[in-house]
Amino acid sequence: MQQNHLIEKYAEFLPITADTSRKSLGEGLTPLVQSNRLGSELGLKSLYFKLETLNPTGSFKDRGMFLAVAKAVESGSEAVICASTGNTSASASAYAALHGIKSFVVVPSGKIALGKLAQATVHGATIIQIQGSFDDALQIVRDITERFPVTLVNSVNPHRIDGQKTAAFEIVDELGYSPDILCIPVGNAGNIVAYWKGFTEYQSTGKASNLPRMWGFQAAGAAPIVLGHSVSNPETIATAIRIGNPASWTAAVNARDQSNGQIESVTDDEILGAYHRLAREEGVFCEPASAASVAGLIKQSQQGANLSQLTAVCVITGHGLKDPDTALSIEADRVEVAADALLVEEAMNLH
Ligand code: AN7
Repeated sequence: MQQNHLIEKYAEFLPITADTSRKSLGEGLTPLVQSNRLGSELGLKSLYFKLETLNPTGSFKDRGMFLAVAKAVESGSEAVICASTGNTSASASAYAALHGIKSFVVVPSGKIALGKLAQATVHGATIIQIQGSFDDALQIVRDITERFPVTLVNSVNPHRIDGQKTAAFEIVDELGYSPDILCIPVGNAGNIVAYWKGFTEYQSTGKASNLPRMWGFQAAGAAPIVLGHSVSNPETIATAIRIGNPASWTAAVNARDQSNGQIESVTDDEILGAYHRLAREEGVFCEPASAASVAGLIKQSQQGANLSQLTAVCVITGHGLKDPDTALSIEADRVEVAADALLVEEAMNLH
């Protein structure tokens, strides 16, 4: 019998029946690693990174997608569809392949990181690239799923949120308490809602005594929640969170307010600065959207937030390998020489 570790561990918090498939790609149970330098530089008591990059398709989406696709199959569905900035499409197509059903992904043309398009391609999704934004794509798939028997697996599907909340459980299980601050990038705003749901469910069942403050960060060019109005032409290097009208807007604002938290913006330069530091000082290679959580924490510290005595967790949502174009565009110590030891020694500055 196939084992699904998230179901084994957290069944009482998940909508599982005897008929729910236990098929798994090994999602969840990701490492919580301690910061090497950044935490002490910011004056925190402790800083951890929740490495959601280590999920099977390289992002946190797998935690919700295993459940959304299993429930779709349980209800008799033979196809799933999503709008996506990339990671949802990679995950949906992988789990559809696992279950032997069809996947359709609708994405903004030219705005998906290369690795994510490669994933949807190799898993056999039907990829529909629209000349429009993620927000246009989400509107279209919502409309189609009202009229055709295809299951919507964006985070408006409650099973996605229920699966994703398990990350909050893991953090509390590992630390023994909720962190003081949970830093997270915000795009369509499902994940911040999922974490808050996880922390509050753990508290109300006595598995956690405290709750974190939720600190969400949007990219400055795609910051509708911060601005208080939707953004019709969102733009950011962090293509995963290039979203102008988040589906879980109201629930995200509730999570922010109930937790005494905040949702703020970070510029592309701040995102790339954090991306670079994570890679060079911590050994953590994430995609730009994920670096927004760390950029936000750094910015709050620079703006005078007193972080001493606090424990923070930054959620590292997606792997850097997904976006090789951004990785290769940063300044590097890289030369090409003929196959000659002397020339290699010169390039190493050994002489
Ligand atoms: C790496 O794949 O929306 O606020 O369509 O890929 O829950 O949307 C991705 C979002 C953060 C934001 N980090 O999470 C999609 C999509 C990464 C992401 C987010 C996304 P939400």
